[in-house]
Amino acid sequence: MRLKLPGLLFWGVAANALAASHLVVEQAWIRAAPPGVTMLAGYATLKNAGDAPVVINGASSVDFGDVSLHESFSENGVERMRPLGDLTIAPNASVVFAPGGKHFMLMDGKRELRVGDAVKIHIVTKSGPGADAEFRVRDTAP
Ligand SMILES: [Cu+2]
Repeated sequence: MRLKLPGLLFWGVAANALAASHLVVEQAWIRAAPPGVTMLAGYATLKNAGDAPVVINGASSVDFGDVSLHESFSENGVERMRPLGDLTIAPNASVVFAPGGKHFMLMDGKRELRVGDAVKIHIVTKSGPGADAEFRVRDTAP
């Protein structure tokens, strides 16, 4: 199956200029890691509650030197990951970041995080204000 991607993207950019984006972040959590580990992964469900496509293209947090969007994949039985690139979410659609798939790669941790701690992560969108979400440190998914 072939998608006419350039056309879709152009339409998305044009529509975004006219309508307000509204990104909702739900069930946001960070997997707890042993002390000393400064590279963590965050997960959440990102929902586009607006009436125009939302393009997510980055994230940041004061608690980490670098936050990026990653995707895990399996290659010859080895678990790898790669940058996600721009992520477009259609109106009323959701994208799930979960273990084994998409995740927020949290590098260069600035403080010790324990189960129950909250971390604020700003999600950057190509147009609009993006979203601020509170991720909770947990042992397992909410
Ligand atoms: Cu990663």
